[in-house]
Formats: sequence, C-alpha cells, structure tokens
Amino acid sequence: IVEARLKSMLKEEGSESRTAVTPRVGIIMGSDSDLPIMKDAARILTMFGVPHEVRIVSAHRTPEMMFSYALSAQDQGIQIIIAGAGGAAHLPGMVASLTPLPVIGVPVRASALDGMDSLLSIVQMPRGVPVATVAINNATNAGLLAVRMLGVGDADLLARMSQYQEDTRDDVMKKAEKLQT
Ligand code: RP5
Repeated sequence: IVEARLKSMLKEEGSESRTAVTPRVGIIMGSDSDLPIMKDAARILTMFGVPHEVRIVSAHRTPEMMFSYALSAQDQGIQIIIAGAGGAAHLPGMVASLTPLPVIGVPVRASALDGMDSLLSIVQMPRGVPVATVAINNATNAGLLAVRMLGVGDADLLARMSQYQEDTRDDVMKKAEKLQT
C-alpha cells in the first residue's frame, strides 16, 4: 500500500520512485506521511535530470531495512543520501553512521513540537558523524544541495545550477519591478 501511494504521488509530480538508470541519489524517509514534504527533493532532482530513487525506510519500525539500505548504498552506486524524518528523527544520523556517503538530513514537521524536535534530533550529531541538515520541511534545499555536491565532479550539472541561480534572481527582479510599477 505504501509503495503504491509513493508511486502515485511521485507520478503526479513527474518523479518516479525507481529509475531505469542507476540512481545517484537515494531519498529515504521514515514514513509515507513524510512524502508530501520529501517529494520536493525528488522534484528538484528530476528538474536537474539527476537519477534518484525514493524509499520508505524507518529507523524505528524497520531498523533491519535501514541497516541494509545504508550498508549497501555505496555498492548500489548511490553517491548521496537525502534522509527525512520527523519527531525522534534518528534516520539521517543512523544512516550517516553506517555509510561513508554524504547524508543530507531533512527535519520534517510531524508532531506537536512543530519540527523543533526533528531539527534538534538531526542537527545535534556527535563529532565524527556529520549530517548536513537543512531547514524544517525544506526538502527543496536538500535536493539543491545534492545537485551542488554532485556538481563538484560534473561540469554540466554545475552549469545548470548556475542557470538555476540566474533564473531565481531574474524571477525576484521581475517581481520587484512589478511592485514598483
Ligand atoms: C517518523 O515519525 C517519520 O519520519 C514521521 O515523520 C513520523 C510520524 O510517522 P507516522 O506515524 O505518520 O507514520 O518516524
């Protein structure tokens, strides 16, 4: 059921959960309830043409699956993992402890504590086990950060990122001009 929901939500977004080519980025999350937020990361990767996969992997409900995903990611060709979770958000940190790959953490607002619990759970990592943490619910920035990281070894991708920045700037300028007229 979760897999079907995942597929249909991603289809709406134009992002498939699995790609024919080897995924370079793994987007994982603790629950399908994180998907409305986490699909923004998939949307960015699709926009930049970065092959990716989307999976539900819970640190608490499916710990064995988390271990096996994190331990095998590098061999599967994954280069970056984006991990989103809410509440006691242990997924990104645990995954970072199991893989040498860079992990980007997305704190999802999922409880009465408004996401502060998720943010602190993800950002307060012990020395030696880094997780690059983005703002609460900001999976868009997780996708963009992954593109920038991959861009270090991929000139085409970096050029597309520069274009994206230019487009963003033009967009803001247009809005500002509109306000003045
Ligand atoms: C976390 O618990 C998940 O990442 C999610 O953000 C939160 C709530 O999960 P559900 O109870 O909605 O499945 O593990």
